[in-house]
Amino acid sequence: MPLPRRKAVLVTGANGEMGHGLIQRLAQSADADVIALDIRDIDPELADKCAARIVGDILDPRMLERVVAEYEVHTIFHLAALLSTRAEFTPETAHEVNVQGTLNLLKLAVEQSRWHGRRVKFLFPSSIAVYGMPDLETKRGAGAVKETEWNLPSTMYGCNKLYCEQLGRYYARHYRQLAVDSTDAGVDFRSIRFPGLISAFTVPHGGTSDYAPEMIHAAAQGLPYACFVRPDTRISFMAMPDAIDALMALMEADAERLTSHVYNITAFNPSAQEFAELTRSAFPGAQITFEPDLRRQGIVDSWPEDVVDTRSRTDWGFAPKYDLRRTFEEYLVPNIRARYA
Ligand code: AKB
Repeated sequence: MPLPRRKAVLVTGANGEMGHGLIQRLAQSADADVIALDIRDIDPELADKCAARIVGDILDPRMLERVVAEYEVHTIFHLAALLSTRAEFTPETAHEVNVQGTLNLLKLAVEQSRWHGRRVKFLFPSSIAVYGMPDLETKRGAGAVKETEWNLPSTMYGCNKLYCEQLGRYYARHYRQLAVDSTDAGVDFRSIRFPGLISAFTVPHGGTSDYAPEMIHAAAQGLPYACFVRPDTRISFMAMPDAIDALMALMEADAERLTSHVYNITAFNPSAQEFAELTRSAFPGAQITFEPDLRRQGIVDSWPEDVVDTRSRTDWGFAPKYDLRRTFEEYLVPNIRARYA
């Protein structure tokens, strides 16, 4: 008789910004054990929220086999990735981690579904980095973009995310379509294209939308901050609690209501200047200067000013709680102040 295995939710990239928030939320609500997986030691803060903490590389198939030896995986939040700035320093490694890593987890989802006979929900955070505008004039003229527009990323990270969305759709709909015994792969792939995210509790590393969170975290610590984009730079952002809510809402959404595998979401899109002004009014001594790094600027300039998120609102009821004012007044400022007090 096979040993009974425990029902589990697997979270890769558990130590990352989104991993932190998501694991806290899953610990409150999930009816399954949470398995936290990361390449580095799992943050001790998450220890009591997870049934298992696994340190390992998603590129290592043996490590993934060990995970499923003990647990029956019903849901995967595949958060592990190398972000846009970091990926440009080592594009081939980024491709390995971002694409091969995702493929390994999709394969694990197929196998798990075959074991327990249910579809495995696969939640994949994609990004506004999948968009690519050729120049500023086009970006300004385009305004808010739909999921199907401007899918011409200029970064390795953006290419990886766009391709993995397609891989997810393939596994969900067309897997081994020519095989004599072809059956449903059992993968229920759902993806959100996130804007820049701002957390009060963690500071991001390796992204290009990092200027906004870096600015406010520096101000709260009384540190000077040289913003690496121009004051007029504009892309969409969202407070981390709304991002976590969105992931949970999409996970829980009725499959019949979903008309797509990929969804835009957004909450607000201030310019870097507006963000600096709000930061200065919350932290009056803030020393913020603008010293654009032309290369990173080029990446942010290729991302749209805004996105159309009607599809998310209609299909699964997306509605962010935090607009820009509430994000500052009720979420960022009190929590960041307490953090560095
Ligand atoms: C990055 O800057 O790479 C990420 C993203 C926009 O996906 N934060």
